[in-house]
Amino acid sequence: MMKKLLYLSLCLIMAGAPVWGAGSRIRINQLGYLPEATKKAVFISESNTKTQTFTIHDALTNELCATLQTIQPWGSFDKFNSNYIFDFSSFKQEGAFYIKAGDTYSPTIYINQNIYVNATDKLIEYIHSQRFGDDISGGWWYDASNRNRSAVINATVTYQLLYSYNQHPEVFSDLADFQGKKQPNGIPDIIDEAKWGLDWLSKVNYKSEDPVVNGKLVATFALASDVLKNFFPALSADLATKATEIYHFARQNIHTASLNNLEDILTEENWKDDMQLAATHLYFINYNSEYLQDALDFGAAEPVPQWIFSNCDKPLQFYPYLNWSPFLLMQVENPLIKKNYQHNMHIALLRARLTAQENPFNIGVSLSENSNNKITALHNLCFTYRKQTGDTTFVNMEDALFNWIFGCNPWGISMVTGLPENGLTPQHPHSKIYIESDKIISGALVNGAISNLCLKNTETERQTYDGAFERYQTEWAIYHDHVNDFITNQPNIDATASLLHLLTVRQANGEKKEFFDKNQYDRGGINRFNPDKKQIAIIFTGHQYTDGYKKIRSTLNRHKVKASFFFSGDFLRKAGNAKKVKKLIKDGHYIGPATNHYEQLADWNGISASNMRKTSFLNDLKENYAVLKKLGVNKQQAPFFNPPFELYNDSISKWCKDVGIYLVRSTPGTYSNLDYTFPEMRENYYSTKEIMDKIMQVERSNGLNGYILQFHFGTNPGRKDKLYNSLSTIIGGLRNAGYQFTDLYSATNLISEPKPEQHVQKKNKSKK
Ligand SMILES: [Ca+2]
Ligand SMILES: [Ca+2]
Repeated sequence: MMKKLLYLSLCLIMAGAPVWGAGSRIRINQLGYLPEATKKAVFISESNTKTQTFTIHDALTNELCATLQTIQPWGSFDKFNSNYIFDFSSFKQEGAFYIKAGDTYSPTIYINQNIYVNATDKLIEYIHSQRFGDDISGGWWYDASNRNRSAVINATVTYQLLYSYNQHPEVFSDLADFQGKKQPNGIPDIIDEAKWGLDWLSKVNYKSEDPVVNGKLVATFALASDVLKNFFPALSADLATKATEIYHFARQNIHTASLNNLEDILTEENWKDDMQLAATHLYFINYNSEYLQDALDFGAAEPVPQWIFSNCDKPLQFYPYLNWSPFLLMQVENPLIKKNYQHNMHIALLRARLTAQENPFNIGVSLSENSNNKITALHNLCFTYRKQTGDTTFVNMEDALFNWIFGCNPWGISMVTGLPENGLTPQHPHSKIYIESDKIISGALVNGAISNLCLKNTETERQTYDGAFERYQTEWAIYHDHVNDFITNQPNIDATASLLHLLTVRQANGEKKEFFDKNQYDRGGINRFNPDKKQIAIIFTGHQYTDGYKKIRSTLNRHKVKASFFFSGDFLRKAGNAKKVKKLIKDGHYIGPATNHYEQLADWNGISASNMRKTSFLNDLKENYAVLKKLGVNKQQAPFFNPPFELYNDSISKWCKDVGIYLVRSTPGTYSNLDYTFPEMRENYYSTKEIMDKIMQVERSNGLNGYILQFHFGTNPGRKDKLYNSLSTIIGGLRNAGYQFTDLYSATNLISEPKPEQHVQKKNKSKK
């Protein structure tokens, strides 16, 4: 509703006063970009606009971070009179930003090393949620409304799960067991899910089926026999045998199969692609050259994906869109085979690029029904071709296809439900679960946009829709976020499985290849980091008192410990405090915000204080950052936030995340943060000895791995027994017990410490 109102009011403003860039939008990948990646946005405008520069700003403070002129004009397209491609690849800071061009603002842009990791988990969770029945009579829901016992779809989903895992096992996590219960079972969740598919596929009676099914079964079983070797050795051996058996059956019975039955919309037209993939995988199991010859023969019938050359192909006509066989066969030591397949792929990609050049979004597929299957397939083709040949000719198209899925499209919507969490995503998917319970399951890629021409060909009754998106419909591309639109807005499980590969290879391209979020969260705030490492982070919070300054500073320096300090705006403005903070910066400590006036944000139960609203909270935080900036700390250098009294709720930590800030609090249980208490608090008072004993008691019973110990920068004068006087003993004791002290960047592993040109490290350097 908020979005609708906002949209309406924007329309009214624009209708009332035609301004520069009326009807202009900047479309971005809402999921985010890797720092080192090519980063592009598309500017579309209904009016004639001239734009030569754009700027990048911090999402919270609005601080200008870059002014860029890397703009490529595209000209006019359908109802959009001016279109530009904004290239901000040179901007490599991590955090949350937005682009501004004239009066036009983009949504929040996230740049981070790890943005795609949780996304792969989400997709797998979605596929998991689509299981029904048991492994004999069940399967996965297909197209979100029909129970699917189609071996074609199930085999394709299973194959893609196995394929993605096999390419980059390092990016997949084990968060749940086979049933999806949140407890690791020693098997990556993507393999748990593939196992479900395999169990079901093993029951398929292949003898009555045609080669489109059998080919897929063989390829899936053969790939599984390789991938599952270490997880399920017995099953792996069985699958290899079964694959061979089915292949020989299929090979002998090809001539009797009923093919080319296009009467039924869901009938697959091509089968040699499937048999080629089957023969290819068998060849890689036993290196029998007969399989290789078969694979080459079948492949000769369909050298390039046929849908690249067709316009309104039907959903399963050329299934499964991408045949991985050529890429696998290029690994065979035979220059002729390699050259031949390279050549074929190049031709296919050149044709796709011609299509891409006809629209400002650089999309190289014809938008027929289930276009997102083709978008993901073409992306995977671009990527694999580039990987195999080193030829980067099609990399722009590759990026554009990826960005399209997550919001760089005319409607500015991510086509994946609930991803990103805080983005504009389908709110009314055509799915059984949504229709019956109003619930949207995250992580599903919907069918995607369709051209008006292909929509007419579907012969479905045209419906009229209204809403914010109608403005962006063109002859080229139509999409409705409407529950009735089963053509464009229906969750699509095999396209989702194919999207996994896009996210997998992109995450594997990140600098931190192996990343799992090992932090522990309470209400969205980090309250402990990686429990596998014998490391501790020390943080201090300061608002009213400064009496600990000298002792804390000298102790940390003596022990060479880098700590984190969180100061309120009031603290930072107080005379004399700036000098202290500057010295702490010089020592190399982290300095971050604790709100402007250190007012309680929520009560102990997480209920917001005085109906706290997002804007007032963020404005308050902005004030805190403004004072920090005067001391030389900009927001990019202070991405961690510690709330007053460690009180907050889910909304507050989510609002922080929206603007690129991570909420951090102490790990409960050690009493470290009770060092502010004073004797008048009677039974609530904790002496330094009590606190120290408690810390060491927790250490002995549970260990303090990944603990965040929070202390106060100064305390009420009523407390004479100051804990900071014993800080040296605490640090020394924990060091003797084998702990290292770490900063929040390396502790949480969520964001990289700003590069050396920014002040903290620079000052360290000059000191050395
Ligand atoms: Ca698991
Ligand atoms: Ca096929």
